[in-house]
Amino acid sequence: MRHQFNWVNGAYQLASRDVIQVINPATESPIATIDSTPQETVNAIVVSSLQNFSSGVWSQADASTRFTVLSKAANLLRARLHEFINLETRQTGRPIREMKAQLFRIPEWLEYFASLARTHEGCVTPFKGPVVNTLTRLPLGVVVQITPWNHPLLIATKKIAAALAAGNSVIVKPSESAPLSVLEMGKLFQEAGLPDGTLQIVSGYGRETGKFLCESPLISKIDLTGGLATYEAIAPTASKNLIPITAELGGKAPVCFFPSMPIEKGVKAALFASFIASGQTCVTGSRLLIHSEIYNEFVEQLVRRTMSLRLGDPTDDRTQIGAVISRASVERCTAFVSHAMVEGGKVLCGGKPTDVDGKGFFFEPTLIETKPDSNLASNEVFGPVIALIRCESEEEIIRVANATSFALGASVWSNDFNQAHRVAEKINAGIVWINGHHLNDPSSPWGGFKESGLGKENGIEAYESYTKLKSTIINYGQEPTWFDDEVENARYG
Ligand code: TXE
Repeated sequence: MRHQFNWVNGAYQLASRDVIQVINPATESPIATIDSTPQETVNAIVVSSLQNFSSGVWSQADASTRFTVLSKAANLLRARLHEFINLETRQTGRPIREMKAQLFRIPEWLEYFASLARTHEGCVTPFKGPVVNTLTRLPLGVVVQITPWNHPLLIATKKIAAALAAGNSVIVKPSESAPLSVLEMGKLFQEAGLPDGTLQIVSGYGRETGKFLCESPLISKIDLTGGLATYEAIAPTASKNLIPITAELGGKAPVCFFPSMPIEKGVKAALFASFIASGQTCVTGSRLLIHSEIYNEFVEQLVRRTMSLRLGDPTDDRTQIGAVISRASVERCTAFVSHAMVEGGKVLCGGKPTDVDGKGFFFEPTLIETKPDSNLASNEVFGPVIALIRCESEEEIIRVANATSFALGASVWSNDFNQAHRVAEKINAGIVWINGHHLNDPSSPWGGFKESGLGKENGIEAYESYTKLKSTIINYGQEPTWFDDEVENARYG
């Protein structure tokens, strides 16, 4: 089994004798070990990153250099996609067909932010008087990115691309559960021409290595994708150190179905919204809100289609449902099902752990008819356990859609154009799709409200969040200034 070192100062380096095993969730076999990076090593890495930033080698590199490096990284990634797809499938247990679809798009994030680095312009304000006030954007410094296991490479690349485009020095701590693809990116960026030390990739547990990084007084921003508990753990020190946090946290996305949507199309939409990544995405359609006019037929078709989904070996191209990330995740899904039944929920299909050839962390795709205020309808499962809720009217769908503490993604399925817009407008969520779900693009801001987080990934917004705005005020007037005797005499004489 190979050991995958940290990527630090342009080389793979051993951080400690303590290692963490990375397990293939579909087979339960260890596939690699990674470092559990201790506090003193973390401190030394942050100091190196700060030296890198202060040297200006990247922070003051001109826009065309940043454009060239990020564009080359996109090309190199494209050339190695198959290797990354296999790695991603093995470490996440997600079906290879999903990883192919997702990874083919990741180079676009590097290209988008490369273009933004090259084209983003400063501005001049309408300042009163003979004054030119220019606004320029400067990189923040050393930024820390804490990334999860569900879309390891996509989420890390989104964040790395935005931060590098803006000229920061970046330290990424990938999830200890699926860090391997992100660790590979170090060498790739070096080949693309990124100066050594500008991107450091550091492995370890969140409560240790992640915490040490986030608590360093030398960093200038934290960008987290993870759970609310993690945000709560890092926020107090970030607040004390006066640094911003971008936080992409959980969700409980409602998927709203109206009678004008043909049932067959709606059913396919529900399968896609709910069961991609075995329900382990922050925008999983985890609450299906179905109008009563179509409820019975919709549910009958949905149950039939869900039961025929092909759960199996993620490396097989035909597999539609792969593993969940860990045994703990299987147990969490089981607990949600039991709780739902105690609350009077009706399990329509699935509901149990399963395996492939006696191995793996698998859970059956599960549909449970439940009430809008049940535990299942209110809390994030992060697995393939989906709440079905019958709603009597448009008003009820909107009310239920807005009734959780989360507000990240939501989708509205209706062929009544006016209704679709009306409902989308009233749903309180950072991202609302009409007749779509999971659609994502580097240009499209991504992030939630309420307990779903703070700030945005993607788009100009994400790039700007990695900069600080500097105002330079140039006085070209001939007016003498205050405390000049001649002026004082002229004014008051
Ligand atoms: O997340 P964690 P977990 C949500 C989802 C899920 C829950 C827990 O609801 O059920 O979070 O999942 C690092 N200081 N999402 O346990 O622990 C950790 O090492 C610094 C939604 O996997 O938040 C990893 O790199 N870092 C989400 C990263 O945080 C810490 C994706 C995420 O892990 C830390 C994942 C600490 N104290 C989970 N503690 C999404 N929005 O897609 C942990 N980490």
